[in-house]
Amino acid sequence: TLRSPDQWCRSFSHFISQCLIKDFEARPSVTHLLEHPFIKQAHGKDEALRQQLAALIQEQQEFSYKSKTKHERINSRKTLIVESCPGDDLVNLEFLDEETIISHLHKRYDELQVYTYVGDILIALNPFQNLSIYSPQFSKLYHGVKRADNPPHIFATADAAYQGMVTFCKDQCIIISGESGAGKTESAHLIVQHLTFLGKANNRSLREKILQVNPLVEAFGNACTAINDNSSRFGKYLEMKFSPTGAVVGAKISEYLLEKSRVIKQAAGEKNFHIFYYMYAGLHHQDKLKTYRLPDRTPPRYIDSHQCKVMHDIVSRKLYKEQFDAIQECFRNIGFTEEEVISVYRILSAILNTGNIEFAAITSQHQTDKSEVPNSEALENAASLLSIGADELQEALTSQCVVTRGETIIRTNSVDKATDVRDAMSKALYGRLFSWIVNRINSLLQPDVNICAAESCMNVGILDIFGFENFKKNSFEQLCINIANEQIQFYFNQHIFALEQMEYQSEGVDASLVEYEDNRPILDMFLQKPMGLLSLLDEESRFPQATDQTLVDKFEDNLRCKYFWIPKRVELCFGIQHYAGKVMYCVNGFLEKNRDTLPADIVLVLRTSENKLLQQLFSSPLTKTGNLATSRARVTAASRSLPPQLGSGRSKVDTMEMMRHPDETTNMRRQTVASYFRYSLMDLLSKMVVGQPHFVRCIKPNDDRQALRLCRERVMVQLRYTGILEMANIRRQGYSHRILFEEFVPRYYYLAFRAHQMPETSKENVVLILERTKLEHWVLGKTKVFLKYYHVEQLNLLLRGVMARVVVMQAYTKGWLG
Ligand code: AOV
Ligand code: MG
Repeated sequence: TLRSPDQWCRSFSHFISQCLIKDFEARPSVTHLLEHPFIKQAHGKDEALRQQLAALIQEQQEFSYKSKTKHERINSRKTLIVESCPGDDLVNLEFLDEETIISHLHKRYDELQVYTYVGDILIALNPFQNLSIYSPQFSKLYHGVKRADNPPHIFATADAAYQGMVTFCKDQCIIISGESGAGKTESAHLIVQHLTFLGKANNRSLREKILQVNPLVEAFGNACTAINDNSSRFGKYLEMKFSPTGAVVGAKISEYLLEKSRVIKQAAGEKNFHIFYYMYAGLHHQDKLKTYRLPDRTPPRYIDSHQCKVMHDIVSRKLYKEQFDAIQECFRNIGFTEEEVISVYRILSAILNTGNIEFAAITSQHQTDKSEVPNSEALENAASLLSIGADELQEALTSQCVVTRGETIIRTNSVDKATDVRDAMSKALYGRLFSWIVNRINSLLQPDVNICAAESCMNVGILDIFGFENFKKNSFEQLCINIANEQIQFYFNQHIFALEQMEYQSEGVDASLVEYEDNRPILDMFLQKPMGLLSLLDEESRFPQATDQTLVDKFEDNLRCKYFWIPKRVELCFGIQHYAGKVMYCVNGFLEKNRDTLPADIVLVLRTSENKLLQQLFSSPLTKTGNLATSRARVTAASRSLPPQLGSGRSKVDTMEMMRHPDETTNMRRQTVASYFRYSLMDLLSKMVVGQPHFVRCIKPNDDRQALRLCRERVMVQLRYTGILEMANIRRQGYSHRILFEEFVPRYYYLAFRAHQMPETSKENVVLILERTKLEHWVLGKTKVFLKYYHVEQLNLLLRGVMARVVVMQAYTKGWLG
C-alpha cells in the first residue's frame, strides 16, 4: 500500500516517533533502524528527511533515560500524576443518572482532577487556579499514547487530533464550547502549546511565532466583561498546518464577528479592548503620549468610562505596561515591521482622539440641524494621526453628500447624527484594523512552499468562540453570540446524536434510540428565510422610519413559536428560550447596530490618507475580498457535502449576497451585520465539517471565579443543556468509529495477512482480521464495521508493531533508499 517514497517517509517517520515514546515490542528494532545503512544513506540525500531523522534521533536520546524498563517509567510517572483509572470516563460508571455523574465530577474536582472523559469527548472543569499539569514533562507523557494510559487531559485531546491527522492524513478540528468564563480560551492555548510540541517544529522561531499568535490577537479582540476579565469578543478558528510528516509548518486564523461596538461604548463595569489600556499605559511609561497626541491628564473618553477609572489605578497601569511590552515582543517575533507597528498605534491613538471629538449645534437661517466642532484639538489630533486634513474630516463628520435624481446635494448633520458618524468611523477603523492584523499574521505564518507545498499541508483547527452570555441587560451583540453558540450546539448534536442514529439505522445495526434535545427549531426561528428573526430584522433595518417599537411589533406578528415571547411588563424587550437558558433581549439600538452604516463621505476622506496602512484598510476592493472569494468556493463546496440538515434550506446561504464585508456599507449599497453574520456562521461550519471533530466541553463550576468550589446546581444546569447525560449514554452503547469494509481491509490487513498479499475487501476478511486480533464487542453493518473507540486504539497499536517490519522491507525491496 505504500506507493511512493513520499508515502514511505511519512509512515516511517510517524512510526519511529510512535515507537520512540512507547513501551512496546518494536522498540529495540528502532535503534537498529537508526543505525541501518539505508537510513545513513538517506541522511545524505533528502534534506527534509535528514532533518526529520536528526530530530527523531535526538528525541530518542532524550527518552532513553526514561524508558529503561516499563516498571521504571510507571514509577516515575506516579510522582507526576496519579495513574489513570476507570472513573476517568463517565461511560464506565455503573449508573448514569444526573446525581451519580455530578457526585463523581465533584469528587474528582476536589482531588484536582479537572478533566473527565465521556467516551472520546473531554469535559473540562475550570480550576480557577494555576495547575502544575501543563509542564513539558506532561507534554511528553501525552505523546502518541493510548488514551487510557494516562488520566484525562486537554493534551490527550490534542494528541488524539494529531495522531488522527498523521495516521489517516485527514484534517482534524477541535471544537471547544462552554459558557462565558468556562475556560475555552485557556483550553485553546493549551492545545496550541501541545500541538507545537507534538509537531516538533525544527524551526524554533516558527514555534515561538505560533505560540504568540493567540496573545496578540487576544490583546485586540478580548476585553473585561462582567463575567470574565479576559472575555473573547470575537470568534476564532485557528488552523495549525503540518507537513505530511507531521512537522508544524505554519498557521492561519479566521476571525468571526468582532464586537466592534465595544470600542465606542461599554456596559456598566466593563472595559474596552485590552490593547487600548496596554498602549496607553505603555506609551505613558515611555513618555510617548505626546508623539501619539494622546492627552496625559485625563485619559481619552473611550477608555475612561464612569464605571471603571482603571487608568488612575497605579497597579493596573504597571500591569498594563508589562502587557504592552509583551505585545511589542509578539509583533516583533511574528514579523511585523517597525513601520507597521507604528501605524497600528497611530490608528489606535486616532480612534481614541476621535472619541474625544465633540459637536455643538449651530442654527442656520433655514432652521435645519447643523453642527460644528467647537474645540478642534481632538479633531486635529485624529486627522494628523490618520494623515488626512482636519477640515476634510470635520466636513465628513458634520455633513453628507446625497445623490438624488442625478443631483448631488449636501445635507448637514445634527449633533446626534454627527456623533453617530464619529462613532461609526471609530468602529470601522478598529474593525478593519483588526482584520488587517489577522490577515497580516496569516501571511507571515504561511507555510514556506519550499518546505511544504500548500496542497500537501494537513490541518488541525481549533475553534474558540465567545461563550453563551446572559447579562442583566442583553443587546444585539449577545443575540449574535448566543445564536453562534446555538449553531455550535446544533453541530455537536448533529455529530453525536442524529448522524449516529441515522447511520445505525441505515446499516441495519440495532441501536436503541437515544432521546436528545434537538435545538433545530430555535435555530430555524433565527435563521430561516424570509421569516426568521434575522431576516425580519434585516427587513426592518431597510426602512429609515423604523423604530424599536415597529421592530418589536414585527417580531410579535411573525414569530410564533414557544421559544419566543414578548414579556407583558417590560417594554421593548423580547425573550428567547435558548438551549442554554432563557435570555431577555432589549431591542434598543438593534436597528442601528444591524445597519452598521459607514457614510461614504468618511470612506472617501480616509482614502485620501497618506498613511499606507490606512489606504489599505479603506481601499476598494477591500483587503479581505481575497479571503472571501476563496471561502465562497469552500462554502459552496461544503454545503454540498454537509449532512442534509445542514446543507439544505435554512443554513444554505446565498453566498453571493454575503460577499461584501459589513463595513462596505456606503450610502449606495448596504450589507447588514445580520446577513454577514449568517455568512460567517456558514463559512465556519464549512471549515469544521471537512475535518474529523474532537469536542471539549468546558464547564464553569461557580459564578464567583473561586478556585475549587463546585456549585452543584450550576454544574448540573450546564451538564443538562450540553446533553452530557445523553452523551454518556450514547457513548456507552455506541460505536464511535464506523469504517467501510473497503477502507478497513487495506488499513489493517497486515494484522492477519502477509504484507505482499492484498486480500479482497470483503466482509469475511474484516471478520477474519478482527478475530485474529481477539477484540470483542464490535458489530458488522451492511457496508461498515462498527467499532468502539478503544477498539481503534488497540488496532492502531497492533498495526504500528507490524508496520515496523513491513515498512523497512518494502523500502528495501523497492530500492528507494538503496
Ligand atoms: P472563556 O474563553 O470560556 O470565556 P477563559 O478561557 O477566558 O474563558 O477562562 C476564564 C478564566 O478562567 C481565565 O482567565 C483563567 O483565570 C481561568 N481558567 C480557565 N481555564 C483554566 C485552566 N486550565 N487553568 C487555570 N485557570 C483557568 V468567553 O471568552 O468570556 O466565552 O467570551
Ligand atoms: Mg474566551
